Amino acid sequence: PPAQFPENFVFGGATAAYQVEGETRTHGKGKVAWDDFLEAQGRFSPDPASDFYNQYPVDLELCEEFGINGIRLSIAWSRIFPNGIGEINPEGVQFYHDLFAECHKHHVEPFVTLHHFDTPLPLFEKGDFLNRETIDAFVDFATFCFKEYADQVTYWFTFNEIWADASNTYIEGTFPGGVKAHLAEAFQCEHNMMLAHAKAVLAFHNGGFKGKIGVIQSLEFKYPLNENDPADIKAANNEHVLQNQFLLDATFRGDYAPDTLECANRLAAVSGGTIEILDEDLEIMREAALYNDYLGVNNYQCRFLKAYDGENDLHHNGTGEKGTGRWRVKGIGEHVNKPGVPTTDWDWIIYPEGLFDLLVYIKQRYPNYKQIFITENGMGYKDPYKDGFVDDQPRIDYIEQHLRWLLKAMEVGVNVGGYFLWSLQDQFSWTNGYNKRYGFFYVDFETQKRTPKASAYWYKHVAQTRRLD
Ligand code: BGP
Repeated sequence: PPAQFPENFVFGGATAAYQVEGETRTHGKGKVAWDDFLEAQGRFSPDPASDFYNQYPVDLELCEEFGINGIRLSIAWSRIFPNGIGEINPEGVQFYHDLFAECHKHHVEPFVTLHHFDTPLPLFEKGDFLNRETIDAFVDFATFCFKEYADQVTYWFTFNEIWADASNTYIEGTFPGGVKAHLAEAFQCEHNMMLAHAKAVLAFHNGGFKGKIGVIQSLEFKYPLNENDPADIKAANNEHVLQNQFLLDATFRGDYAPDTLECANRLAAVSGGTIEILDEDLEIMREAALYNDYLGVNNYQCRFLKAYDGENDLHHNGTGEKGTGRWRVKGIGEHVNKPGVPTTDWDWIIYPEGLFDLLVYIKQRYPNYKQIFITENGMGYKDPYKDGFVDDQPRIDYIEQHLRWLLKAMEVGVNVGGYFLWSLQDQFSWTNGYNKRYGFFYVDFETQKRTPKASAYWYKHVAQTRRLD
């Protein structure tokens, strides 16, 4: 049956500075850890990516033409403060003024993230968010942006995906500085980033800035493979706490519930560590919990888990060779797939119902959540470019199914304000490079020419009619 979206629903597309802008070492931009990391790895370069630094007027015109009325952008911290603190780069400051002005010219609302995996190098080298100095530097940077862009930006997010930052750095080891399976450091990173979020929210609130603020979490519903097996149930719950509940408790309670803490401390001990949570941190977080205007939810898949007690065995499928990914972590559990459930070439599970279960869980456990934006959802696909056109029907199916489950969640009372496809245009993927495409607009990375895919025409119809037929 046709399903209708509310009047003011945002039909968006998402980007992140480092994944689209290019110009990573020019125009006064300071370094981030990714620059040298990628160069040493030698697989792919973040330049020019989608050349958004120069092409943004083209992309925003496409947004307008295709009914996309919201765009997720991030401000590259090291474009503004090349060293993370201190000296300011006026060219970087001006770039974002121009970019936001162009958004408004095309009636595309910018939803702006302050940190998307790109801590400035000098701060990263001193321990990134494991070092509390980074927290204060981040709050200073955030406050600078609140003031500088007050007239142009209404919707702010502090961080993108605290879980992905923590787990890719300290568990899976695929991000710069990569450490494998250090659960205590992963939790510590999560806690410190949530404290930084809380401090930034209070700076925003106490500074009397207009507009709204929240954080983007990367959330996945966790199912035990065998729902009657207590060991599988425990594995699913372990990862649920590590990825979802620890961060959502910090966001909406401002502290950690006893069941969350019990699990977090138990898992941290597996890798021989503890988590430092100070009383004064919790005071700040509890106060900030009152002022989250919304939650950004990034959701691509769910997980099925099985108990696992062996040694750590992790392999990231960053090539798109189906079936090569492995995630077995001592103390947590093992990722498995449920027979019959489809996966992408990168082994990401396609299970749209998981989005519904996730949203209902948030509403039930955190009734003070106010509003949710789906800030990322989408499908990595090796898009076939043929005769000037890209038929990405599997992506259309993926989006449609997720939007249907989203509408069902809204029917049972979850307040969702908008949906952003990851990604607006094809872009650079951190650990996968350029063959994992996500966009509505196909990018020829040689010529930077954009070609709207079948999904762009489909989305345009949905956005214009605000319904799924
Ligand atoms: C999220 C990130 C994005 C983006 C996306 C797709 O975790 O916020 O930056 O990259 O996932 O992931 P990937 O590029 O690894 O396929």
